[in-house]
Amino acid sequence: MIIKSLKNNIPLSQYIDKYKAIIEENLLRLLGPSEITPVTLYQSMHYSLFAGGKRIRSILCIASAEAVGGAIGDVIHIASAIEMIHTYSLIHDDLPSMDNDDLRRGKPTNHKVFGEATAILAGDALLTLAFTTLSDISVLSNIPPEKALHVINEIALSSGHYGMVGGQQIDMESQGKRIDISSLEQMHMKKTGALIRASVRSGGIVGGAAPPRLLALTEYGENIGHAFQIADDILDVEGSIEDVGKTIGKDIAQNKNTYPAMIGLDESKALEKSLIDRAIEALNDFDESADPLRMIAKYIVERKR
Ligand code: GRG
Repeated sequence: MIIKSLKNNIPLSQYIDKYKAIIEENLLRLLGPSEITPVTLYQSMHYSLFAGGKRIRSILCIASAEAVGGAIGDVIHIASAIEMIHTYSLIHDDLPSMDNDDLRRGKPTNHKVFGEATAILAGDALLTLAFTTLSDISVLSNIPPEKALHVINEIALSSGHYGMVGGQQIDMESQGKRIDISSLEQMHMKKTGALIRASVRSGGIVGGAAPPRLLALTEYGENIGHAFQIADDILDVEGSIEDVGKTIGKDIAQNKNTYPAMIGLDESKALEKSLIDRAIEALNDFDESADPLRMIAKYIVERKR
């Protein structure tokens, strides 16, 4: 199905491709020249940063800024920093001591190519590069300092033990145990939802959203973040290895707490649909500048990878 933008009538895929190209060019610039030593560390960072990610978090950041009157130039470095944090989290998530995955985005995982120690360091270096970027005065010169600090703080909070890292710890500790649905929700709000929420809010803050608009964007971000995880769980059951690019059926094999395992496939699909409806409803007061956000919400549950 082709999801169309109401504003320009361009397919979402075209919108995503356009921004993906800009984000990737910027990521390459921020990573620096390939001669940077140690070369192996650079190659390991480059390998995962350009392994074919959907760039959904960075595109969300840009689309949120645009929805409130901001422009891509205001947020491109923030969007890129978020992509670095996301990439680091996937490298570390795949490690033998965590999910022990051999395949990510259809390619061997970072540690399979570069070894475990280099993969750990590449993740560390990407996380650090994100905050080097976010705190670079020359890079952020177009953003008022208090806004820049607000955004850096939001991204840091969403990535660390209050957010993604905390969620990962809960996930590890709950494996093999049965948890209830509200604990599952709490875990995913931190592990997956927090960075998605921060991506949307950062774009809104820098784009100049007034408080009620920022609240609406927050509601949008929380709902799509929740739906994103359910969609990911469903893909682990129904997706194909060719589309998803990683081992399928691992959640069931590892007896993981997932939505399909807890409430069944049909109810999981009904839940993700109601979350997407709620996300789109949150944008009721926005004009057609928010169409990309509306389209991305639908894409999140219709995606095949
Ligand atoms: C190890 C600190 C640390 C955190 C790991 C996010 C995360 C926490 C682990 C990823 C595990 C996972 C597969 C979660 C499901 C949702 C998710 C983050 C999927 C991958 O994100 P996509 O689909 O990936 O945006 P691409 O490849 O498109 O960039």
